[in-house]
Amino acid sequence: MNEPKRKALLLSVHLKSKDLWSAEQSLLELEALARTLEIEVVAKEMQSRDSPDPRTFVGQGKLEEVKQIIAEQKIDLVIFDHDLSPNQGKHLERALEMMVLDRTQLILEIFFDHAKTPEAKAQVEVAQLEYMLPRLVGMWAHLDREKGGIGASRGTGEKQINIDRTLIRNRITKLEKILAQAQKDRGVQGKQRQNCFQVALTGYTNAGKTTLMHQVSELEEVGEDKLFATLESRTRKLPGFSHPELLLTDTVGFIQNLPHGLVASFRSTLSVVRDADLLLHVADASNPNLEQHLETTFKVLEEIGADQVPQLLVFNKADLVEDPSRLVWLKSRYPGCLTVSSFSKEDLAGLLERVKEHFAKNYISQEVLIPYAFSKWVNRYFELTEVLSQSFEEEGVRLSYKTTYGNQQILDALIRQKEVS
Ligand SMILES: Nc1nc2c(ncn2[C@@H]2O[C@H](COP(=O)(O)OP(=O)(O)OP(=O)(O)O)[C@@H](O)[C@H]2O)c(=O)[nH]1
Ligand SMILES: [Mg+2]
Repeated sequence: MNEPKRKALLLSVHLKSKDLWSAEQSLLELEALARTLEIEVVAKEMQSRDSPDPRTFVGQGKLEEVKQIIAEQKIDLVIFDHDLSPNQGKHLERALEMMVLDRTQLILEIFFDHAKTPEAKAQVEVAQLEYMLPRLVGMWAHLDREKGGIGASRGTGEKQINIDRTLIRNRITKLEKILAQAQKDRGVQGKQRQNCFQVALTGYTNAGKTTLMHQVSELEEVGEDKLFATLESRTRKLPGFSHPELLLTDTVGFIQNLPHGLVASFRSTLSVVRDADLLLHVADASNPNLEQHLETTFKVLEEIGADQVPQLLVFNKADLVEDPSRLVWLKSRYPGCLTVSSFSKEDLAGLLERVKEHFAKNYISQEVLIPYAFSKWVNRYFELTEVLSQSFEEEGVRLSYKTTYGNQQILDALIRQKEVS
């Protein structure tokens, strides 16, 4: 039997120094985040203020209003569209007599739900534990209240908090060791892939990265209309590329105000983005918040040290854009960008063509004559180059081929070896 959906009230503060539209968009995004966790959003409330209330973020009047809605609509969860300090969280839970989640906690819950591999699970757990550490006091207060304070003297609570802190720190240390090992293993894999070009899909959550990857590599699987559907990176070979092969990797999406701890703990997963030869920065062309999504992605890429990797901006979901002049505007605003729909074969062929063009400058065409005494080298040339023609002459095998500068260096070293010996 399905569990009944949790019913939530979303609460937001519009700071008067900032624009109202952004606050409204952020609240809509919070709703999508809640939906991703199968939470039913029953009510949305926003209050305009000059500055947040230091104790409860919203003002007293709003709190009373919210309390009434909670009672009338049988709400079991309040979600705040801001990050709350440990104290604010505590005061709010006390005032509303109800569980209060902030934006970061909601995102962490989604990440926790979607983490499948041991590495992704460990990364999310580290972020959750670090978020929890300063909030332990509040949690104990909550527990004491539920038990009516009976049997839990003040000293016991404090002792418990210290024990918990030590346990949490030990657990974080253990998880970090697991993550370091995973990163080391990935390093080994990375070395084995030296003969490939790495292309990574990156961008805001729900932009269509996973869909694009599956459509391009002609797989049946499709993306999900959920935020943070993908947490671990998956890699596929791109069709039509050989010597070297081109590997396409799908990665975790970004979001505005991505919890800082989360970015840090996903650093190792995101190393595929940092080490890529080319980034396909995918954005949802039909989203009214497109520019803010781009900005967020640029910022996170900078944070993880990937802002120097060449980037091809891919505006996806062009089929959902009703006004064709928007696509024209995007092309002039972002020169060199592409507008595509993941579901158009023609668009995807165009995308692959652009990727090919990008790497073309890394290729050289060469010819070599391999003496028969060294014919075992021929295999090596077939491994490392795209052989265009082969002819058997009197002195040896003549190959004409296309390869990358990197692979040519390996072949040059082979020839030097022969000259030395
Ligand atoms: N109409 C239309 N829908 C698309 C297109 N590309 C993706 N979608 C839909 O957009 C939703 C999100 O797609 P995903 O591929 O999961 O997005 P993502 O970027 O991988 O998202 P995260 O993994 O959460 O970062 C899905 O419902 C897709 O079917 C497109 O070109 N056109
Ligand atoms: Mg995805």
